[in-house]
Amino acid sequence: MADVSGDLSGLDEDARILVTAAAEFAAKKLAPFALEWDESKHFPVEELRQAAELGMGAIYCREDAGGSGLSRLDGVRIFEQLAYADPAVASFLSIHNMCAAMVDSYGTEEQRHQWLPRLASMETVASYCLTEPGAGSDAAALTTRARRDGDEYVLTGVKQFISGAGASDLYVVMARTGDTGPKGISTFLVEKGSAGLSFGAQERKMGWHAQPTAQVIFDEVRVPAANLLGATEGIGFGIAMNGLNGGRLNIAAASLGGAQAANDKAVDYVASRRAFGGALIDEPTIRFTLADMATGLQTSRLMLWHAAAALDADAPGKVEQCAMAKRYVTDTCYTVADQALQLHGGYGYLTEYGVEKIVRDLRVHRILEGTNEIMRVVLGRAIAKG
Ligand code: FAD
Ligand code: 2MC
Repeated sequence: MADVSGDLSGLDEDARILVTAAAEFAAKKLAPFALEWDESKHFPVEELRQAAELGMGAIYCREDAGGSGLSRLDGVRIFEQLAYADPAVASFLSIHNMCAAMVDSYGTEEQRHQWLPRLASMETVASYCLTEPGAGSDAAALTTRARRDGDEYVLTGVKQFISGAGASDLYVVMARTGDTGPKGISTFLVEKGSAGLSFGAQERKMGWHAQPTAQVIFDEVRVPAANLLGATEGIGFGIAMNGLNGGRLNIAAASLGGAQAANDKAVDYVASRRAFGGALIDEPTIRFTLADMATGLQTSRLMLWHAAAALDADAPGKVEQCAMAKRYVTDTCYTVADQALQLHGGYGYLTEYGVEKIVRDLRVHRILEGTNEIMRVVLGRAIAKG
């Protein structure tokens, strides 16, 4: 179990049970297979469904439609535990939860009850489709088009880098129904198997091997008008961005869990590795490194919890708090994981020690769900606005 410094104390009974269950589940069902899945590029949908049976498919969705009714703070603690075993798998579950939360927050009552029970059980696995080949950081420039035709919308365009593409059952798609800019964007629920929906080749990538990444291609894909999320055109950019606020926290939590695991491996390693007549852990400079790593983990955890509490409270600065935490935690935890690799010497570079996988998995957290430069753009704008 990740070292959460005894801080399960702030949780109520339900949340404590779920966080403990997440840690036990991760240790038993994910950790033993993480290296194997990384190597074989296996997407463990069966294990994700088992996590969902424990309440992790729709963590902070309302209970009346099958959600677990927990808070964002509970959520980041759960994702830290899962990522301690496998950051790539935890991150996919985070994306699925982001999609479920978007349906819960913005869906009509009919949409909530139609989709959420299946999302909560992960009978329906969901992917989030915002990025396009020509619109990444500048997401409001997206060009995928949704044209109304009677009781249907017809979607045409290409989404790039979609996690879960091809494997997921439901695609939450941001598409343009109106003019250029953020106000012309709407959100649609598109089911796998829809005519005209296809997927690009699986991307070959540095990490996140336990989940697929590919283009999602829409060629005149018809969806019922009832699949317009929130039943209102033009609110899709807000839906996408509000989804990402929580997503950014969970990706940071996945960095934290991964870095904590790498840290713990490094502490064990330098305690047993002998050089120059003693254990490496007795070298003062190695202790200084361990002290800095522990400090990085703890500052990350505190910042993350603070931002999660701001999101739970719907605090006025929540967007900036989420951006600040995402930027700081994913950068800091990447450094901690890299330091852990360095402390293993040449062995850290070998797959079997499990640290190089963590470094590879955590690298992309500084790029996706809004690059860390975009997180600075968000903060910088708020600071300049005063
Ligand atoms: P660009 O936007 O082209 O940026 C290039 C560089 O310029 C970056 O360093 C960026 O920070 C910098 N930059 C851009 N604008 C500014 C600015 N104004 N100021 C300073 N610097 C700037 N997207 C989804 O929608 N769904 C997914 O499931 C998903 N999964 C992903 C999985 C993986 C493995 C990867 C790699 C990406 C995934 N993405 C997904 C896409 C991801 O969110 C984008 O890659 C990311 O938002 C950056 O967009 P871009 O790659 O087009 O880079
Ligand atoms: N939360 C809530 N609302 C937000 C928001 C946020 N995080 N960010 C922007 N908005 C609102 C903003 O308040 C404004 O609303 P209104 O019109 O009511 O004033 C509206 O959205 C438009 O915002 P901007 O005027 O700031 O739009 P602009 O185009 O200048 O910049 C930017 C938006 C850069 C912040 C946004 O495009 C962005 O976050 N880009 C990064 C894209 C991204 O994160 N992609 C991740 C893809 S998913 C992924 O990687 C996965 C692995 C799943």
